[in-house]
Amino acid sequence: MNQSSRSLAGLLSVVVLGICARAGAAPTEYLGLNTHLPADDVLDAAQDLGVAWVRIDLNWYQVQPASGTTDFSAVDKVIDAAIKRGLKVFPTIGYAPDWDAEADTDGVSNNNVPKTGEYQKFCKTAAARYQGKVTHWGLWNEPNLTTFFDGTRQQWLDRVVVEGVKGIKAGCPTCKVLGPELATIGTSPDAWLKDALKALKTAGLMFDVITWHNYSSFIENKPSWMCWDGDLFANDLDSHRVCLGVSLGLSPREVLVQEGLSSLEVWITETGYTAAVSDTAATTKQVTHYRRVLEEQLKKSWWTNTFFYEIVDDNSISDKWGMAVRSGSSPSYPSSYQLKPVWSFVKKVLQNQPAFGGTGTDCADGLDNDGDKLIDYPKDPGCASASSTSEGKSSDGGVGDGSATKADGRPVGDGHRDARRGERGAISTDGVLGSTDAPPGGLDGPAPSGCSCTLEGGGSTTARGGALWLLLVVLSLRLRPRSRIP
Ligand SMILES: [Ca+2]
Ligand SMILES: [Ca+2]
Ligand SMILES: [Ca+2]
Repeated sequence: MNQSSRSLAGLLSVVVLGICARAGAAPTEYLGLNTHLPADDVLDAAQDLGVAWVRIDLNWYQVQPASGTTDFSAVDKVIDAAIKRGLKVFPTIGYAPDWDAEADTDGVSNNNVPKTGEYQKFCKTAAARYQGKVTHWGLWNEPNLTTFFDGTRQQWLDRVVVEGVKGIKAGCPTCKVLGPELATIGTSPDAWLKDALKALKTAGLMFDVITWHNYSSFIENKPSWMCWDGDLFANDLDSHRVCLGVSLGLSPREVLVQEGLSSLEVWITETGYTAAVSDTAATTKQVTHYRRVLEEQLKKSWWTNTFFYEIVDDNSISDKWGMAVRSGSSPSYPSSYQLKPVWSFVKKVLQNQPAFGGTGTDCADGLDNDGDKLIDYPKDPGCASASSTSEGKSSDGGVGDGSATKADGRPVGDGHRDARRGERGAISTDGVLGSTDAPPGGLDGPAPSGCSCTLEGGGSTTARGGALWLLLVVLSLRLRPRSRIP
């Protein structure tokens, strides 16, 4: 080999090594964003942030507004634009057009129960159309909230859960079906989840990935939280709430374990924290929420993807769930965007944390990887430098507990259901019900009176909680020493 060949070889090896170093390890964890039906600039923003996935609305009633009319063009455009940017698309198929559904019973259009066989047919059509482009499909959105499903649990099981899985698999046999997309508030999400799993088992089917939504908060954002204030994030994940010795329902993960389905992967497809861009205290808490979510995801092998709600504030309503504010009549990224602090935080995690495909280390990823409340070099003494690969403890960097039932040792009660529901509107940017829209106000769960008295879920937890507290109040009054003053 002559000198120039050696130089060339050396250069090539440097280039190859450089590419390998930049590429980092294959990710084991993923992040996504709720985007509704995004414009190109919103997809530009998602691409720049570095997330792997976007969740989009595939609203059946918009694609088939009238009998005999089918128009996928708006969805085609979004899916192609996302793929072009290297984003994976997770569409949620929701909401029957009224012409193809049972009678309205609540005065809300497009949340009615699909007629028998119709959701299956539509899911098959959509899955077949996007075969090769879309690999993961979500069935409906928060069906245990009446705003989104104007029917009974049994109707949902029959017409959405079982039919939906059949329809997707018929249209795209290699696709994965995800559900049940329950809100972990409202009517007995644990019972709805359990019934969905049982119905699918009976039909010889199962979800490929389990999804649910979790807006409950963390103790860091609600330090005065008491157990009667409602569920914490952990309680709506894998560790049900216990209040004064009373067990309150089951967490979704506990239901999976109970049903022998602990090996199923879990995605949290909605979580977030509302913060007006000008409110420094709130945007700080928003960062804390995101950080705690990601720290928890890294600890649990069965939880592999999180979709934050949502990429930008919805300007049509007063909520402030976005990671950024987007303005202008024909916005572009980044010139029309005002980024909240959480934007750079998430970017830092994605760029650095190897589990998310980042090329940095635990000691520079913005996360407390070992649970000692100290983050990165130089604050965490486990880090000798910013390039140290570990914050130092045995649980560090754990991309999974590896066990279906392992208790991960974190303190119980690290969250608090916050005011998300009450501040959130029912409609999306385009002024119509979107598959992934959150419910209107007043749905923020059992909170102050919300201790339920059942281990097994089902029934009205709020009612039982109220009864329990009434009993405790009566007992405490009766047991009080009587005044000696006449
Ligand atoms: Ca209705
Ligand atoms: Ca760290
Ligand atoms: Ca630490």
